[in-house]
Amino acid sequence: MRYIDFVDLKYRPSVDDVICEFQIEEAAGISLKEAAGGIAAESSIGTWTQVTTEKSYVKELGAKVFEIDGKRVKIAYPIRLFELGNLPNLLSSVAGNVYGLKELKHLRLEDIQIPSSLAKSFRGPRFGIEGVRKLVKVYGRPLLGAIIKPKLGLKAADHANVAYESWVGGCDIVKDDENLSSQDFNRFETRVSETLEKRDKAQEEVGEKKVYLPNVSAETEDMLRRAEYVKDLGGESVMIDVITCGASALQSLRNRDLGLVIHAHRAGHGALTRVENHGIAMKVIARLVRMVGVDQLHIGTAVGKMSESQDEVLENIKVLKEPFHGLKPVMPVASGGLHPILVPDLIKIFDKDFIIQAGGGIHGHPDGTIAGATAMRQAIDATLHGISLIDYANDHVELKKAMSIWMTR
Ligand code: RUB
Ligand code: CA
Repeated sequence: MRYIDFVDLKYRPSVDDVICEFQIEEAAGISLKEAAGGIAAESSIGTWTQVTTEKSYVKELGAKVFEIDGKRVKIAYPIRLFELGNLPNLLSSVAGNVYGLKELKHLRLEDIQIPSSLAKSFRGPRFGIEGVRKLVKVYGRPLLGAIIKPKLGLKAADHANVAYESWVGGCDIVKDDENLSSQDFNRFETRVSETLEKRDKAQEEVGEKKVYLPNVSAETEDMLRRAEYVKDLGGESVMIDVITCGASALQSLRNRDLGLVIHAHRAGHGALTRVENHGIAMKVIARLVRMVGVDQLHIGTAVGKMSESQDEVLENIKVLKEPFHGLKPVMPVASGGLHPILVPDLIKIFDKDFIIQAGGGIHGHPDGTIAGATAMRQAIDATLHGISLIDYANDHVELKKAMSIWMTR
């Protein structure tokens, strides 16, 4: 079959098809149809020339370009092209070789629709929004998380102390940063045991449930061993860098089914998501990692230090929460450049079911981590009571000080 033979604008997709929406920029001298057909061919059964080995029964597995709207192209893939429960396989098809085809100048996977039988072949979130809330025992307000800073360099004991202060100040959750693993200055096992001890101490003193998210990102066997270690020591959650660890490692972690909340950091996503006419849209990544089974996912802030627009963030939220073949909704995480002054806008955008996470916006408070976490909680309380931060700050000194230094950020 030639590339053009993969275009069938009369085709109506079946409920069992995987449907991908691509934005295409064809290379000079190539028609859009030819370029679109190239994607359908290379991501299913075809190649650059006709082959003598193609049997008649192979043809029915061909993907079909069934809609072309400007530069937007929709392709339907018969479900039998994919092994159930195998995310690397799905990605190697619909987001694989096609990015290198010379018929295309740029290519972006904008959206993906997954049929029920494929979605259900993955585990999906074990906890989801409801499970996370049940664990933390906090309802009716966003959860507050701290990222330990400096992101690298602190010794395990100092790391554990910063975590303790974050919890005592009012954070529900404390997490490692994405590039902290088990470096010589801060070994994973020491950090986890010392930080969980501090978690217990903070819990006892404050009388609130506290959660620690150690970063288990590593070679897959090491990662699983570390997750088991967290479980053995009474941890309830782990964090994984889903992009750098990859689809296979993420599935391994979820499929081990340790009963741990899985928090997904997306370090590196910008290489895939950020260029407007190339790569993979964040909402596609969000849908796929929900399908595998993360419970919490970073999806941008719209108001912080990262580049995503509010519209993109809202789309990501929708993908995490909308009905999806019975899989639980995922808790969105807003993180990156956040501080108390941004809290009212965040709650307007995200509503109440999300995690507000801050590193610099907590540990950068002039009076230290406890005051920084307190100021964030005050900003949340003020917003939920409909009181302006300026008014609330009059008799909340931590918030007042935070506002005085971050007013221009
Ligand atoms: C934020 C931080 C996170 C970013 C990642 O620190 O360390 O890694 O949220 O970005 P700070 P994203 O609060 O000091 O800015 O959440 O967009 O994936
Ligand atoms: Ca970080």
